[in-house]
Amino acid sequence: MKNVNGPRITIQDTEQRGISCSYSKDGRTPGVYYPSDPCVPVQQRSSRKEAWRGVVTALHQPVSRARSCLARLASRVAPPPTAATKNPAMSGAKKNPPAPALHKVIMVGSGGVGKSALTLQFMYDEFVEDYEPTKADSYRKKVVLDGEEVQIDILDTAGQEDYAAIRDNYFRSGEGFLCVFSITEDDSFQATQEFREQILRVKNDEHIPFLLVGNKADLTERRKVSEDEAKTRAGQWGVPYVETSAKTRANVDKAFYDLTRLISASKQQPVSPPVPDDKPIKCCCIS
Ligand SMILES: Nc1nc2c(ncn2[C@@H]2O[C@H](COP(=O)(O)OP(=O)(O)OP(=O)(O)O)[C@@H](O)[C@H]2O)c(=O)[nH]1
Ligand SMILES: [Mg+2]
Repeated sequence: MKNVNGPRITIQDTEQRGISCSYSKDGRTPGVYYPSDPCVPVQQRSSRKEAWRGVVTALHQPVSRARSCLARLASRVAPPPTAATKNPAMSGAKKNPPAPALHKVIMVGSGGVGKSALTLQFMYDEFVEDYEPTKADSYRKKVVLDGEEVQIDILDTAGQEDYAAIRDNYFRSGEGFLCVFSITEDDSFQATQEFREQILRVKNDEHIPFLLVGNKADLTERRKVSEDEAKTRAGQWGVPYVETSAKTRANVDKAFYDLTRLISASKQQPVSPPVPDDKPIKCCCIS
């Protein structure tokens, strides 16, 4: 038979019989094949009907493969919820562990006292010698504290007076404060009083987690603020005092961890119910 169709291809059917076919003549129906002269040895030649069957079988294979693939996928999809899967307690299955608690720490203090140096030392174990005034930088670190995984969010604020106006906004978001001064600079120690007052005003909470930090403790020969003086002030405020060195890393972890513990403890305290007004109710009689 004369092949009047397009390019010829050969497909083997399931019994390994070769079937020659070609694309549709007009080329407008790609994928539909018309069997033409079988191109197999004469003794294996099958009838036209068998050739058709072979083509159908060959074309059917991808479809059946797709079907079995879908069936396999379906078997992996979770079965519809049962009473046990709806309530894991019934099946004894474990729930996903809760996300680690997030505690928000704010670094405050005068310019150049070492807020950024402390933060970078805590975050990356690095001491930065250069002084580059900060506008505001935020960091997050996941740590295991007292056996529990927690995340510490740190907002390193600007100590420079130029940014004083925007401090209120930053302080509002804080859950705890590291109030830093440099032991080599009395002005920075005096400024801690203003920072404390501003924080109490914005947070409206006398018991806000707060740590007074005397930094640059490595510069002993340049000390201007004595440890006793700083401890006295911390005592008046009812907050802990810690001396740190961002350069030697002394007490850096302690400062962040102690404050995080205070924040965590403050969150666990039950919210006290409103205090009943114990004044006697005044009655007036209108006659
Ligand atoms: N020797 C010594 N130098 C320190 C220490 N901490 C910070 N410095 C240096 O003090 C300078 C100022 O440090 P910063 O961390 O940038 O100060 P800051 O408080 O972030 O300043 P602002 O961003 O302007 O508020 C830098 O040159 C630091 O290297 C410290 O513990 N010891
Ligand atoms: Mg800074």
